[in-house]
Amino acid sequence: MAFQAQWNRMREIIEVSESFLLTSHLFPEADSIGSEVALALHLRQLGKEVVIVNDTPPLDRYSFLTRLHPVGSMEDLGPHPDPDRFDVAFTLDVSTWDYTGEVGDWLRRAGTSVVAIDHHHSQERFGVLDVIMEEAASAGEVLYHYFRATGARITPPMAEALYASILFDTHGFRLSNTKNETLRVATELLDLGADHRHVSAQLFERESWARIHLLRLALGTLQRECDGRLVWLTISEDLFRLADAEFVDGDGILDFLLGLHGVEVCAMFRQLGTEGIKATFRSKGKQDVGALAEELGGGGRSTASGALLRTSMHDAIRAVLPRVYAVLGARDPVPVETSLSSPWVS
Ligand SMILES: [Mn+2]
Repeated sequence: MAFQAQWNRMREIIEVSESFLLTSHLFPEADSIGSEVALALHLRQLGKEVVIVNDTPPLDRYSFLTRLHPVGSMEDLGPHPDPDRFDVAFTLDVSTWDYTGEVGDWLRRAGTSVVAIDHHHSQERFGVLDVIMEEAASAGEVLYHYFRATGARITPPMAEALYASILFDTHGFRLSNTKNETLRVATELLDLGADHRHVSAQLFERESWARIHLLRLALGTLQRECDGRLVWLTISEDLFRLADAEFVDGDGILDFLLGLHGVEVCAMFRQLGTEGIKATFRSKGKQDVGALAEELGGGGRSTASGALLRTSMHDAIRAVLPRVYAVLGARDPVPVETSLSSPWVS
């Protein structure tokens, strides 16, 4: 098995360490939180001290995971955390320091040893050990292989957390990252006590009104171009305010649009406070939007990616759309100026 040396190293690191911090990316979702919780439960079985801390607190919708193990934010460590407090930190589901936010900044200042567990393609290596399994559908799937390879006991709550991470990152086993192996792992997790119907309902049937309201407003900005092969939309600060929604409430809109017949690529431009514009891309598989995002200084997979552009909405659209047209091989796109109107924003 190709990863055996890495599993052995990871087990050694865990054995000789006592206290652990687990973290993930900004705006943690079901893969981040599911994999954090599963690893935390494993470490607790071994009698270790574990704290899960992300840059931003988890959304309420993930309470079915956070009730298994608390998930906090940087504030929970207090104003001046002791740099020696943790022997080891695990970063899960995140491939750049940038995307770990304040927690990553603190870990680097503290000089904590880091183990990275991820399934995203990345050039950046940042841990004393980087376990990057690109063929895995989620960080939770990577952990599953670790638990199996080292004979760890996967309890029903751990199985539930890992199953949530896989179900979420494959969007209910619909995306191209759903491999035969993914389904085999998922089946084993069901055998170990995960409840498919329960996890599905928690992940996909708990939309807030703010999210649906935001979707309604965002759809008012929808543009359909390149013979229907491209659709894109914008979410400005005004729309977030009108819907009483937050940045993360825009997550999932592109996955919904990908359901449109004939569409190949979807793009969304979303205001991220004063930081700039988050451009997010989805592809049904023919076009590589991961490479597109990397060109823009971001990252992701070939079918799902994003980049932060530190500029205005208008300039972000003008900079990005021509690249999207190029990815689609479109020769004569509609001039961008004509596409910027929205019935919701004057
Ligand atoms: Mn993931």
